[in-house]
Amino acid sequence: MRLEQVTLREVRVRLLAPFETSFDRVQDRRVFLIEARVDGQTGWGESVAGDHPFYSYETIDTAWHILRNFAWPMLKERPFESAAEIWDRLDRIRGHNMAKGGLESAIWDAEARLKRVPLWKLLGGTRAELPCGVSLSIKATLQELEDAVARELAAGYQRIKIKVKPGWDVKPCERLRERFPRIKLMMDANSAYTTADIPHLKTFERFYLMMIEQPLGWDDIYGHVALQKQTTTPICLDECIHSLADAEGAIATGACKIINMKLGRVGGHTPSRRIHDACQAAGILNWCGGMLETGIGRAQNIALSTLENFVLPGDVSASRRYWQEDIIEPEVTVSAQGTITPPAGPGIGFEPKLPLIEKLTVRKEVLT
Ligand code: OSB
Ligand code: MG
Repeated sequence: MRLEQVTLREVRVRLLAPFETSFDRVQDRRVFLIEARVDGQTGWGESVAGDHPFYSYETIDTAWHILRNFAWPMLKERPFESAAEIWDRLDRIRGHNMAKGGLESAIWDAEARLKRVPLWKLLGGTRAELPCGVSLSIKATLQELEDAVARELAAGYQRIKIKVKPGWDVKPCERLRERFPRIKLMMDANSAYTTADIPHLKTFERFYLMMIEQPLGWDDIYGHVALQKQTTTPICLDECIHSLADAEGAIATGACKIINMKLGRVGGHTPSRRIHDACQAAGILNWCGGMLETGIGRAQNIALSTLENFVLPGDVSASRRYWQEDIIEPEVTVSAQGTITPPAGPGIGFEPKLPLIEKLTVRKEVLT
């Protein structure tokens, strides 16, 4: 196979409601879509790099720069047997996983479409039904949060993740445990605490959370070792895990019991698979995280979530929770039991709505 052309595209989309985390509040999103043409077949990927370097150091502009000036020249005109080789071919570029992941996943989609198989099958996925959870924004009031949780549970979602920060952590858990004592509940701090907060974080044991996601520094695996030693609540790492080496280090040191997998954070399907296999061998559970993706990234996440060790409900939820109109058809839907069925069609199994995407495009560059 040969990568013939890459199209970089920035689209502007508006979330149905603002999404607030410990590091940001967002409603209008700049989204980076990547089309890879392989042997005449176009595949689609989404780089989850955003507006600002507040989740990771990457932004849409750094990712654009890396793809245009480094990744594309490394890949163009050099034949390959399978998308599985792309990650290692980009090895000389250190980091910039969101850039790499957007392109690598688009090439996987193109290969699956060329072979007329669903991407999830090409990746070796085995799960026929994916359990889904939701990630809930920090809200203005406890009542608003409680109502949102009631709504998501009524829709069938199997687990509730709340975004927390110092000052919005204990009370939300108290309120939700009073009203919903039996649900699968977890919280995600996006690195809002420090090791000085370990005694505070330990008090959350009384809420018997499924896990606490990324409480400490984005680059502080060692801090999480200290925390996990001192609390019975399982720690899940998100921001800390960028590579197989990070995952192996976290596993060996006991920094976590669970790893959230994100295609963008680790750089695509090949590194995800390697980290998945290391986790599986060590008894560390996985689930698929989300980054407020449009349908393209959502569909890529669905394919990833079919791997065997993705046993916990993920953050991949229905399109209509985020978008008035998603940019793929059909939209991603979730059953009344809170599950997604991986699509039967070739590639990511959803078709990009090109006219809509063109209308939303504010910047486009074709690399040939
Ligand atoms: O930490 O998982 C996170 C959104 C943006 C940045 C980081 C995170 C999130 C989410 C949203 O939790 C999950 C989703 O896409 O539904
Ligand atoms: Mg997270």
